[in-house]
Amino acid sequence: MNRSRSEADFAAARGVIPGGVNSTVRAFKAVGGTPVFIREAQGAYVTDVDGNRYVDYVLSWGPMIAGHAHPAVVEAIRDAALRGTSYGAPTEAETELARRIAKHVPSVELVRFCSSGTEATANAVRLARGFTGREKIIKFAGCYHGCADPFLIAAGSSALTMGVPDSKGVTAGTARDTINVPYNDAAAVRAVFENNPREIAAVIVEPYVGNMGFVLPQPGFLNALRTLTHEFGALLIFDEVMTGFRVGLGGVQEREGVLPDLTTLAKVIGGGLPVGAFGGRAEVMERLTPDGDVFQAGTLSGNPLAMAAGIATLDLLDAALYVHLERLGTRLVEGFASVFRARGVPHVATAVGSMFGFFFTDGPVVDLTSAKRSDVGLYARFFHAMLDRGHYFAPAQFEAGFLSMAHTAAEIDATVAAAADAMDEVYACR
Ligand code: KE4
Repeated sequence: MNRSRSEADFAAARGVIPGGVNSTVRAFKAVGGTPVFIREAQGAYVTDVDGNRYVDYVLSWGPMIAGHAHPAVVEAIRDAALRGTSYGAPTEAETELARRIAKHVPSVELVRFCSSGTEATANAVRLARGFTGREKIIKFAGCYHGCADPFLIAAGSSALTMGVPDSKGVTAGTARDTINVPYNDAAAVRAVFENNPREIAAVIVEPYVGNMGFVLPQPGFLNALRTLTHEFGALLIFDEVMTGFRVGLGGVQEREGVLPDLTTLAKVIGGGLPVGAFGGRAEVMERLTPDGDVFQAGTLSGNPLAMAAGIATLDLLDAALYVHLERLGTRLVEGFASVFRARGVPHVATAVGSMFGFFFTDGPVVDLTSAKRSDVGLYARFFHAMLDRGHYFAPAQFEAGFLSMAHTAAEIDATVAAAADAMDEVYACR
C-alpha cells in the first residue's frame, strides 16, 4: 500500500512539531513505521493523504460513536458556527448538554464542562482533595487518566505509601501524593488505606479499562472500591472519559450498579470536538467556584460548537443502539477468536457495548502485569498487516477498539476475513 505522502507529511511535521505529532500515541512508536496522515473521514471509514481507505476502529480514540461526519452533527456544528465560535459567556447549549448528562449518568446531579479528559480528571482530583481536606490519591497501574502530573506516576518501592514520577518533569513532591496499586486488587487498596489513615482523598479508576488494552473488573471489584471509600472517608472517582456513553447511555456505573461520588467524561459527549466534563453529587460539586472554594476555570469550557456537537451526538444514541453495537463487537471478537484459534495463536478477546479489545496471550488479563505478558511484537506485525489490508486499529497493544453507528456486519466480516489473511502472513513467519 503506497503511503509515500504520509511519509513526506511526517518528515515535514517533524520539522516543526516535536515527534511530528500532537499526541504521543499517534507517532506509531509502539508498532513501528510511519503514522498515517488522515485527509478525511466518512461514517466507518477514514481516508489517508495517499487516498488509501480504511475501516476505522480507532474512531478518534472513542468520540466518533455516530461515525465520522454524521450529517446531524455536522449540521449542528455549522449552525452554531454561523452564530459565532466562542463567547466566553454562558449559553443555553451548556445547560442542555448538562441536562442530558445528568439524565443518563446515574450518579451525576451537577456537571462542570472543560475542554479535555485531562482537565476533567485533574479538576476532579482537586475537587476531591478540597472536599475531603486530604492530599493523597490512589490510582491503578495501567489505568490512564490523561497527562496531568498527579497521574504520571508509577508504583514506588514503598508501594504502600508513595509513587515515583513516570515522566521527566513530574516532581517527587507530586509523586508522593499518588499511590499506585494493581487493578482488580481490592486487598491492596485496603492496605493502602490502612497505611495512610485519613490521608486518602480519592480512589480514581477506569471502571472498565481501555488503556492497558481492554480489561474488565473482576466480579465484586467495583463494589469493593465503593465499600472501601465509604469506610475510609474517601471519594470514589470513576474515570469514564472513554466508557461514558460508550458501554451504555449510563456508562459502567449503570451497567454495574455502582455509583461513584464523581465521574469524569469527555470524547463521546463532544462528538469529536474538544470537551471534558466532571460531575457528581451536588454536595461535592457545589464546592466548586464561584459558589464554593475549589477553583476551576477554562476559556473554552462549554464552547458553543462543542456543546452543539455533543448534543447532536447524544441525541442519536439510545439503549437499542448499544445492544446492536455489542452484537457487532461480539461478531468481531468471535470472528477474530476463530481466526486465531485455527492458527494456534494464543489470545483473549472481549467486547462490551461499543468497545472491544484483544491480546495475544493465553490470558486471563486482569491487570497490567498480565497484560504485559501479551506478545506486543505479534500485535505490531498484525497491526501493520491489517493496515495494509485497509483496517485501522489502535497503533498500540495497550489501547481499546471502538465501533460506531456506521459500522455494519459487512465491515466486521471483511475485517475478520482480512485478519485470517493477515495472521497467515505474520504468524507463519515467526
Ligand atoms: P484527553 O486529555 O486525551 O482528552 O483525555 C485523557 C483521558 C482520560 N481518561 C481516560 C480513561 C482516557 O482514555 C483518556 C485519553 N485516552 C487516550 C487513549 N488511550 C487518548 C488518545 C491520546 O492520548 O491521543
